[in-house]
Amino acid sequence: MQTNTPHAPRNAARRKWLMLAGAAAALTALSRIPARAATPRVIQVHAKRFVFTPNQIKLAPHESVVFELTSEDVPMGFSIPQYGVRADVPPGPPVRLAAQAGEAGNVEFLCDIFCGSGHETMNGSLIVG
Ligand SMILES: [Cu+2]
Repeated sequence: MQTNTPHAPRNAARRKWLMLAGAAAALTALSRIPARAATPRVIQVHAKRFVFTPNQIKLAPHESVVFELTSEDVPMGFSIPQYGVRADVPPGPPVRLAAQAGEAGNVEFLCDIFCGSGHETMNGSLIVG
């Protein structure tokens, strides 16, 4: 009959494995943090019939940003179809929308909630480069 408790060696091995798994997970998480600043830049965009201000916004390729969106008059939408992100922007407190730029080039953003005659031309450009 064994003198050791039968579970002790198995538990020690399990603890060691868990520590290794934890270290590996931590390293994997660290490697996913981009070299760029950890805090995304906040870009304020104001909407009123039928204009976004600013309507030209420069972004670095792959830059993470947060758009802080406000509407002056009526419910608007802020959509960047190419990046697959959008937000409703009712009049009132700012709405935040996270987005990440892609490769260099020009990308359109637009109002995607009908806000009156002039809505069709309510748009702007992200200038990524
Ligand atoms: Cu609109």
